[in-house]
Amino acid sequence: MDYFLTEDQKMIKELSRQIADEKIMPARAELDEKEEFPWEIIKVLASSDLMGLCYPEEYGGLGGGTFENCLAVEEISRACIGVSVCFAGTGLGAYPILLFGSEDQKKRYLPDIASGRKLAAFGLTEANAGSDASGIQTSAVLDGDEYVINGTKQWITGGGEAEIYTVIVMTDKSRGSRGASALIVEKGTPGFTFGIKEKKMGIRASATTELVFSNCRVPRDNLIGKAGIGFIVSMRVLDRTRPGIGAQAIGLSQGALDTAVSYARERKQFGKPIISFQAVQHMLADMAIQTEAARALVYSACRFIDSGAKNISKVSAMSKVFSSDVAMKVTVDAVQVLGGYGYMRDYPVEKMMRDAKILQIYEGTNQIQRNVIGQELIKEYAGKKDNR
Ligand code: COS
Repeated sequence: MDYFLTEDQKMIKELSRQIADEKIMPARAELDEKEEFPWEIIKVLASSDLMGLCYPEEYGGLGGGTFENCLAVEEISRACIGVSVCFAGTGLGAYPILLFGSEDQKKRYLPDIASGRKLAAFGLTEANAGSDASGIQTSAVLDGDEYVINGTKQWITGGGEAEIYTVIVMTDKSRGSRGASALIVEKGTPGFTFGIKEKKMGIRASATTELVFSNCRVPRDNLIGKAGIGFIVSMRVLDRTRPGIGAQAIGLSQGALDTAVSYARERKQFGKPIISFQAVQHMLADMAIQTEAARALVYSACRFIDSGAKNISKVSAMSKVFSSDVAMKVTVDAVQVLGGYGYMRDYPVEKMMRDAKILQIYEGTNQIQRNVIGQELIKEYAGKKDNR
C-alpha cells in the first residue's frame, strides 16, 4: 500500500528500519531474556537524531509531529516492542512539558530529551488508580516556594533509567480531578527514589518501576501550567500518545506476519511447503488484512492529530484499541502457523505473543478506550436529527 509519505517521512522509516534490522533484531532475544535496558540501542537512535523527531527545531528537535514519531515507532516495533517502548516512553514523559510547559521549562528540558542525552518518563498510575486516573493519592503541598511530594507511583515505564519525570499529583484533594497538578521531578532529587523493577510477561527490555516520594521537595517553578490542570494535562497527552501504541501494534503485527510467511514458505509437511495449504493461506491473509487496516487507521489518526484538529480523543482511542486487538490476534495466529516451533523460544513469535498483551492494557485499557469512544459518540449525536 502506498501511503504517499513525503521524502522526509520515507527517510525516517528507512533509517528506523535499518537500525531495527541491524541493531535490534540481533539483540532482542537476549535483551528479553536478561531484562536489560537497551542503552546501546538508545544511543544509536539518539546519534541518528530519531529521539528528537517530534520536538520543534527551537528546542533541538527535527520539527516533526505525531506521524513522524509513529513511523519510527512502527519500524522499531517490527523488531521489538520492548525497545520501542523505551523510545516512545520518553516522548510520553516529555509531552506534558511540550504541550503545557512554560518557555523556561521547554528550554531547560526539551533539548536534552530531543538529543537523547536524557530520557523522560510519565508518572500517573498508582496502586489504586489505574483506569480511574483521577483517583490518585500522591500529594504535593505547597510550602513557601516548594512543593512537598508524598506518595508512590506504580508501573512507571522508564523508571530508574529516565532523568526527567512528569508526575501527576493531588494539590487539592477536595476538588477531585480538578485538584490534580503536573510537576517535573528530576532523578536525584532528595526524597525521590525507585521501588523494585517489575518482572514482566513481555516488553522485558524496558524498565518498569515504582516512583517513591517521601517529603520530596521541588521548586514551585516545576509546576507545569497551573495548579488544578493535572488531569487535563494527562488526558490531552494521552490523546496524542495513544496512536503511538497503535504504531507499536502495527509494527509488531508486521513482524509476526513476516516471520509467519517466511516460515510457511520453508516448512514442508505432506511433501509441500505449508503455505500451499489453503488453511494456512487464509490465516496469513487475515493477518495481512488486519495489519493493513490497522496501519491505515493509525496513519489517518496521526495525520488528523498533526492537522491541528481539536477533537482527537475518539480517533486516538480508535487507533489504539483496533491496532492492539489486531496485534494480539495476529501474534497468536503467528504462533499457530509456526506450530510447535512457534511455542519455542528459538523463534521470535513466542516473544511477540507475550509482548502483544501489554498493548491492550497500557495507556488506558481497551475497555477504557471503548468508554472514551462511547462518550464521544453520545456527545456527537446529542441534538442531532434522528436519522432512523
Ligand atoms: N481532553 C480534555 N479534557 C478531558 C479529556 C480529554 N481527552 N477527557 C476528560 N477531560 C475532562 C472532562 O471534560 C472533565 O472536565 P470538567 O471537570 O471540567 O467537567 C474532566 O476532564 C474529568 O473528566 P471525566 O469526568 O470524563 O473523568 P473520569 O474520572 O470519568 O475519567 C477516563 C475518564 C476513564 C477516560 C480517564 O480517567 C482515563 O483516561 N483513564 C485511563 C487512564 C490511563 O490511560 N492510564 C494509563 C496510564 S498512563 S501511561
